[in-house]
Amino acid sequence: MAEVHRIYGAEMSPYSVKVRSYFRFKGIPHAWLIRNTQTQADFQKYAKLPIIPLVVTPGDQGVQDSTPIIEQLEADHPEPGIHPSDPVAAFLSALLEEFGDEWGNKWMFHLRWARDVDQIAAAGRIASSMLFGAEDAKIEGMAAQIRERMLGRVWFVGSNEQTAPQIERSFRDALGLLEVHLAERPYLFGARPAFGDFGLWGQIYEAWTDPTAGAWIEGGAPNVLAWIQRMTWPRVLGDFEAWSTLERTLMPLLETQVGAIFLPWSLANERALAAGQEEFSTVLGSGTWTQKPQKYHAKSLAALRAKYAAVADKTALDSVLERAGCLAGLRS
Ligand SMILES: N[C@@H](CCC(=O)N[C@@H](CS)C(=O)NCC(=O)O)C(=O)O
Repeated sequence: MAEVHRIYGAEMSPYSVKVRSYFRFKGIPHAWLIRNTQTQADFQKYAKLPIIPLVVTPGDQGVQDSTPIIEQLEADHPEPGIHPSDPVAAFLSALLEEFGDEWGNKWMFHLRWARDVDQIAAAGRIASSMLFGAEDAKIEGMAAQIRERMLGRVWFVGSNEQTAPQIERSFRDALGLLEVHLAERPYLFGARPAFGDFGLWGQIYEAWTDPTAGAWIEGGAPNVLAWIQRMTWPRVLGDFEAWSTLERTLMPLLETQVGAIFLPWSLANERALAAGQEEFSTVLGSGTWTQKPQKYHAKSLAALRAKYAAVADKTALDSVLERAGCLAGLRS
């Protein structure tokens, strides 16, 4: 039995760095282990699914999936808390956590594998971490295999010729809106990081490490860049804000990205899974979107709806969600 939590992950995995950032914020002692050939046997001993991150607790329990990992740790280590006391802000933080994990992942994954320059850099970095210490020729060979494999997988998140401009527009619009919002506060919900910061950050941080998205961020979003860096080692700098002071600059992000694009996409994906469709096509605020349905997403949408259902007094929250175009998706 180990004395500290172990995180099996990778620098290039948005969900892994999300969980690591959370551990750093909470001050929970942990060991960060790269999942590669050297750690594979240990990984397999605890992992139920072939995904990272995997957290192994000091009690020898393996936990997977970044959202439940954080929720379980938060229950055991409540301070410093990541949930705003204002119930409206607290739910919106959970909504942005889900948005980051599921929609932000489309930005990140698409941008990482859409252009030669990003493919080459990403495949090389992944290969060298998997074969740490190996000679260049071996790393080059592995990088070529990874590049090939990932190009055959981009369809999985819905990246294709039709959706590429929509994904990139959504990313650039979101960056612009976050830039304005983060001009007035160090974190999304005030002066300390919330659940929503971790979900959104994992994806945007990874995008920043790639050439194309990195140049966009560095060229036009200095406040987002400062937040990206702050979130590598988040700290309490003050209090959470209430919805009343967040609204002016956070509502546009909720309306245009979550209400007009992400939740309608989630519902279309859910309908396609229920109908057993191989592929679905739907009109979002960003245009017509066609992809094969994503199974995991139906599970995380159900978990988000359960969080919504658990909010005791929904009067103030419903009015905000209604104005953001998010209510129907959460009630159905
Ligand atoms: N919903 C999961 C997603 C985890 C996930 O998709 N991890 C990716 C890497 S970022 C993965 O492990 N893919 C398979 C692989 O790398 O072998 C979470 O939040 O942890």
